[in-house]
Amino acid sequence: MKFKPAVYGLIISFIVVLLAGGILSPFLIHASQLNKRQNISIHSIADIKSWILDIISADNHTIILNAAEVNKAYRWVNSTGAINPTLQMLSNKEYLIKTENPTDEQHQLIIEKINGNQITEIGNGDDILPQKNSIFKFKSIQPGELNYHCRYHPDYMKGTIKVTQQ
Ligand SMILES: [Cu+2]
Repeated sequence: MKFKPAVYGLIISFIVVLLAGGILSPFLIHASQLNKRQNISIHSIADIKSWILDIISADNHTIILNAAEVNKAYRWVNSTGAINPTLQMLSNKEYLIKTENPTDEQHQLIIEKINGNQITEIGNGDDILPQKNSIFKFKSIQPGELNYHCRYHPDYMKGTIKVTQQ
């Protein structure tokens, strides 16, 4: 039996789609079940979960907080370009804070809890070098208001995180 190359291409693509669907579907089902369960301790499954959720871009665990230079000052901006946006989070839920840094300086995200005169650093990402990206995982156990800022530009790159009870 002789097929034209185009037919072979079609058959191969069909097989690839079937295989990809078959391999990914158990993970996708697993990921949706994990969302409903609280005390999952298997780390690799959680990693697979965030990886898959990331790929299908259907998760609300991801927060975009990019570094930008706006009117000669460094700022945090979200995906819509809002400057130093107020971030909304649920307590006890892990978020991936993704940062792109197209500027010429390094930045570092610091998260603090302010209680009267007492300031406690409760999270800090890595240094984000010029032209580099970063992903920082953060979870707030307690609801309340937090502050975030850049270690190097704390007066310009700063905002509020509102954590509500899950
Ligand atoms: Cu900065």
